[in-house]
Parts: sequence; structure tokens; C-alpha cells
Amino acid sequence: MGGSLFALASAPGRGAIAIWRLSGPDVAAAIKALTRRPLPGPRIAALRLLRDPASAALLDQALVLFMPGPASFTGEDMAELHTHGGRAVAEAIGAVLARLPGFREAEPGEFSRRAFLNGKFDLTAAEAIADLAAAETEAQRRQAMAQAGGALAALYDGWRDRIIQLRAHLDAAIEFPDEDIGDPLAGMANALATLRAEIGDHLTDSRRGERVRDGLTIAIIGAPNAGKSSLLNAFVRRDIAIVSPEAGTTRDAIEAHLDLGGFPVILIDTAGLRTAEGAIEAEGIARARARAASADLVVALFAADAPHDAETLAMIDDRAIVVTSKVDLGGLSPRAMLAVSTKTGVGMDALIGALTARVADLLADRGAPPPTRARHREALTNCIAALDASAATPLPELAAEELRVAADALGRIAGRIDIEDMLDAIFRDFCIGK
Ligand SMILES: Nc1nc2c(ncn2[C@@H]2O[C@H](COP(=O)(O)OP(=O)(O)OP(=O)(O)O)[C@@H](O)[C@H]2O)c(=O)[nH]1
Ligand SMILES: [Mg+2]
Repeated sequence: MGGSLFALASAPGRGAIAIWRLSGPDVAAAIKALTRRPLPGPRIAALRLLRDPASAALLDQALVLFMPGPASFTGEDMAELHTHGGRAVAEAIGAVLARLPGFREAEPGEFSRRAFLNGKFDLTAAEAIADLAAAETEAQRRQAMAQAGGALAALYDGWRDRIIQLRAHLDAAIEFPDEDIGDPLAGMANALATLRAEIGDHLTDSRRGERVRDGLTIAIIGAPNAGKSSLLNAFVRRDIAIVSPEAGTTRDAIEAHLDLGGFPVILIDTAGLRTAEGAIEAEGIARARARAASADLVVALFAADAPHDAETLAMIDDRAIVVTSKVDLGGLSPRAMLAVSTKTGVGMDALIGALTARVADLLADRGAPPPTRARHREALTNCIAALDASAATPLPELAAEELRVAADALGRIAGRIDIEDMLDAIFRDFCIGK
């Protein structure tokens, strides 16, 4: 995994400027060889002609930046080449960089991985950098920025320090039983309970963090022909789902990504609920039920010109917003709070407003940063289990060991302790050039 790395850091394809990123011990020599000039001053942009060191052929004119380590993103010597964009230019430059002594093309996330290994930031901040690159809504950007700034790591390090301190007290009591410090476990009980409550609250918030990252799911359900696909299309203002007067048109669940008031939402159109007429429709309805069961919110449609069907009525719970559809054909039903017509557009703004309010209620900032990944949730769960085990045992030695397990669980989230086995999985999701 050693040596020097290069990668195209900007999006590939047609563009005004392409940015190449280089990192490693061979960077200074490479820049001198490419420019046939002395290195530019640290972090000062210099306009240079780039030439193939082997053939002296002119490659491009570029803005060259040299950022000596350790005060660089990765902690190693780094350089950036801002060249002209476009596929052919990129091909030519990439080929020359690949032939530079000591260089190879970086794997996805490899720059960030080196930065992490060089102590530039903790693992949660590294994950946040990937989230930032993927952020599509304002809520995702805000959450990623807070996490990249170290908000999560600070929280976990603080808890971990408190656990380590408790354990030190316990170890001292075990080591020096003659000292009159009372029952060490009784003295610890309060502090443990407080810690457990704080971490428990944070864990409860993990769904929010993961929903902001991945998108909150809203399933549209209803009888065949209730107008579900028409509603999905109206929301995204595109014709992505087939609409037809034939009952049982939609079979597969169809997903569309939306930005509702700055929050990420995945809207899911589903098969109409009824007694299926064939195996394919039955599978579609089973999928519809599964998606509705796992969705964060449900929009239940009842067409104004049809009776309320028992299948849809049975699926209504506190996640549901009940809506009368096709209100241009009839009146608001007594069960519904809202009425829409995708034909006339009536009620669409009110529905969007109601959904946005529910989404904001579920996803809005609560002050403290939430965990954002299943990995965090698992480690926090393990931490709490160990804290509980520690509080439950009458044996100080066992209690101390459980505290070690609890502290290690937190340490793994920020990458403070042995995490070699997780690194591949974590950095694999990054973009090339990050
Ligand atoms: N008058 C009127 N017709 C509508 C409205 N919304 C949908 N329709 C019509 O109702 C029929 C069914 O619409 P779809 O959107 O396909 O209904 P669906 O719920 O997806 O139906 P399935 O996929 O079969 O479960 C189509 O002919 C639509 O043009 C509306 O607001 N008013
Ligand atoms: Mg449909």
C-alpha cells in the first residue's frame, strides 16, 4: 500500500478544468520532472507547461500546486495539477502519471485512508468527507459538515474518557483493597447510570442520522387505480411510472428521490392492494406491503369516486397521511385530512406542505450530532451492553473488564483502537481521488 498515488479528483468527462491529485514521497521529483523547473513555493499556484518526462512531448499548460507534508491533507507531500478538462487530455496525462517512478493510480478513498493513518482526522470525520461528496440535500450537507468537524468523535472520546476513568478508579480499588475508599462498585453506580442514559439517548437518535444520510422513505399505498403512480409522477414532475386506467398497472415498487424542504426523501410508488389476479400481481402486492411496512411514512390514497377498500384501511397506522385522490371526481372522504387531484393540481401544495412538516419533524436537528451509520449503532449497542453488564456484576474484576469492552466499543467508532479489519469496508465507498 506504499509508494506514491495519483488520481483524477474532478469528475471525469467533459469539463473546463480537471484536477489531478498526487500524494507520496515521489511527488516533488515528479513535479520537477513534469515541469522541468524548480518546485513552486509551498501552496503557491504556479502556471507551468507539463511535458512527458520521457519524450519531452508537451502535454498541457497547468496550474501546479505543491503542498509539502506533513501540513497537507494526507500528511505526505502532495501536489495538484489543474489541467484543461476533457477526456483526451485526461487520458494523455493519466498515462504519463502512471509511468512516473513510484506512482500508481489510487484506489477509491485511498487519499483519505492515508490521511486517517497519518492521524489527520478520526474515522467518523473520514466517513463524513465521503458523505459530503455524496450530499444532495441541505440536511445531508449540514450533518456531514458537523461530523467532518469532529462533533461525533468529540462525543465518543468524551464518553470513552469517562469510562476509562471509572475503570482506573476500579483498578485502584482492586489493587489496593486496604485503602478505605468504600465499596468501589457502589461508588461507581451513579456515574455509570448517567453515562448509560446519555449513550442510550444518542443511540435512539441513530435512525435520524441514518435517515438524513440515506433518505427518509415514504410509501404511497392504495387500491388499484387510486392514482398512486400519477401522484409519484406529479411529485417529481416526470413521467417515471406508467399510468393507465387498467387496474393493477404497477407491479414493481418504483422509487424517486426528492428534496423536501432541504431533507432527502425516497418516494415509493407501489402495486395497488387487492386480491391478486395472478402470480406476478401477487408478488407485486407482497412487495408493496413490505415496502409500506418498512417505510418511515405512508401516504394512503382513497379515490373520491371509489369506496374505501379494506386492504388499504387495514394498513393505516400513525405513520400514515390519509389522502383523498381524484378529488375532481368527488368530495373529500371522511377519513382523509387532505384531498388532491393530479389532474387539476388541486391540493398538491397542501400535501407537499404536510409531508414536509412530518419529514422535518422526524429529521430536524436536535442539537447533538446523531450517529450516521449502522456501524456506529452496533458499536454503541455493544458499549451499552457492556456498561449494563458492568453495573450488574458484584465482582469488581468483572466490572472492570466490562468497562474495558465498553471503552473499546467507543474507541472503534472513531478508529482509536485496532480497526485494521474495518478499513477496507469503510474506505471502499469513497470516490476515486478522495
Ligand atoms: N380524474 C382524475 N383521474 C386521475 C387522477 N389521478 C389519476 N387518474 C387516473 O386514474 C387512472 C389510474 O391512475 P394510476 O396513477 O395509474 O393509478 P395507480 O394507483 O397507480 O394504479 P395501479 O398501478 O393499477 O395500482 C389513470 O387513468 C389516471 O389517468 C386525478 O387526480 N383525477
Ligand atoms: Mg400504479
